[in-house]
Amino acid sequence: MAKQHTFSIIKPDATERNLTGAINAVIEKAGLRIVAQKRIHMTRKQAETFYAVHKERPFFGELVDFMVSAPVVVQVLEGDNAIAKYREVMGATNPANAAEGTIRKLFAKSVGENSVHGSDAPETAAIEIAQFFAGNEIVG
Ligand code: FUP
Repeated sequence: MAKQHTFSIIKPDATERNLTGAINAVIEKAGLRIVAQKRIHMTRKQAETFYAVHKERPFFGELVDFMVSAPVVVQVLEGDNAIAKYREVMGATNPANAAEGTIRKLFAKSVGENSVHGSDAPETAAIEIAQFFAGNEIVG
């Protein structure tokens, strides 16, 4: 399988607890390469755009409030089958259901404050990467 890119966010609950390096270590150990990375404080507009697909869901307001509550680290990860591989490394959305050794099992606080985001398909990965990175910021 050809090299693929996926988009990742280390979320506010993780950056607040100083877990960026610990999460990056799990990512790298899984064979994914961090080919772009920056720490930003998302604006409300950015968070609403990013999660627009969830705007009718009851948790949307809380989700946006959470994503703008502290800095996040946005990343592009590269690897064979990177999208599916990172979903596996992240673990289930709700950490109570996440497998041993996954980022969410290791670090997430709850279904809302679940430490990381990863794209779910090639189309969404491309859209999400383009929201935060210019092509020349991705260096493989
Ligand atoms: P995932 O792809 O695993 O990040 O999960 P979803 O796309 O289903 O959800 C996106 C985000 O919405 C989650 F990371 C947290 C939030 N969420 C809740 O707060 N409550 C829910 O019941 C489901 C999702």
